[in-house]
Amino acid sequence: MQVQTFVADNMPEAILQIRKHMGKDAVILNSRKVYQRRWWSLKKTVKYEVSACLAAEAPEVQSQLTSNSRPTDRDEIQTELKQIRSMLQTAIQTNDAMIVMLSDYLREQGLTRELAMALIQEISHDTNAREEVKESLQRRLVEQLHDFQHTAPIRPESRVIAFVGPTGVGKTTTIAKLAAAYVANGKKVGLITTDTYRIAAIEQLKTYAKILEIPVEVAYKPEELTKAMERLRHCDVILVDTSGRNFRLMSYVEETKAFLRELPVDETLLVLSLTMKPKDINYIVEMFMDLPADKFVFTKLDETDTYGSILNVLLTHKKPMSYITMGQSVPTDIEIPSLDRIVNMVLEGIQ
Ligand SMILES: Nc1nc2c(ncn2[C@@H]2O[C@H](COP(=O)(O)OP(=O)(O)O)[C@@H](O)[C@H]2O)c(=O)[nH]1
Ligand SMILES: [Mg+2]
Repeated sequence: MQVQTFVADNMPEAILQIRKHMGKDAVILNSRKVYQRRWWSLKKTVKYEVSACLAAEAPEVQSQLTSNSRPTDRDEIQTELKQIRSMLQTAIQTNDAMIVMLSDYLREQGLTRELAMALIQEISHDTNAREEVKESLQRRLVEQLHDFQHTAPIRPESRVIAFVGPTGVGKTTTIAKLAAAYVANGKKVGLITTDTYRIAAIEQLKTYAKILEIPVEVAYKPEELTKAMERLRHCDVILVDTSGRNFRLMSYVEETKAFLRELPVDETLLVLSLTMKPKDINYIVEMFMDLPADKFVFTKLDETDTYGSILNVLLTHKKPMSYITMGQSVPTDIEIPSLDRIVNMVLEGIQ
């Protein structure tokens, strides 16, 4: 019998390692917590040491029976032990299959490895019913999101609101949707754009402004913003569109910062499209947090069925989401998100 031992940060991770190295026929023989201390640290870390072998090689129950038991007792005990062993093996394998399924599912939804593992570890594994596991995950996620303000639309008292984020995520379209809503509520709205790299971008905003009959100011340099603000002084709300050139360049974020410094910005919304790779989204958020960005807008929910990035961003940065958008239509395709809806969308595929 070939026994292999794996050490991991938590039990689900250990099971995944066993699956990876030994395949799905592996069974767990033993597991224990081990405490490790690095030479430079006083703190001990807990690790899980799990031994496994292939099911076909697992030790036979028979060998554990004592030879001096009476034949009838021996038969009974042997049958009983066989049943227990088979039940245990099924339980371990089903539970471990559940963990693998959950891990694969959450990773496919775009959740970071750390978040997926932490969630799986925290939920109850007393059950193998998918519905119960899903409910347990749902409860845990809602609890975690309730630890901070997870949803917050633009405050009614905010006057200058900036929208930042990479090109093509839907900043201008989102601004148009919100501007239309403000106009419908009788507010005087003004628009400013600092996105002057593409003529089409200016024209796009001007078209929306024309339809809504609201003023729009174009600022090519940060210094031009004071005058633009002066011209919009009669406005109750000013929505500021920014350029979203190469987000990988810190200079771009610096440039956006230079523009926003010239404005009395009340709130900065970072717009993120769910069609972007989760890894890119995490990177962008790190870059823009420095701006700082106060809230998130998630766009293009209609173009994807993976929503894990929303949870990554919220749970990592503990800042609220303001809106979600789910289509190109102005002004309809925008909503203030409901927490339950977001969590359900992420977990919907567990059936
Ligand atoms: N499917 C879909 N398309 C969107 C959504 N929001 C914006 N778009 C489209 O995405 C493209 C880029 O949008 P735009 O507002 O110009 O992005 P910006 O570069 O960030 O200003 C346009 O074709 C929009 O119509 C959305 O929620 N869903
Ligand atoms: Mg734009």
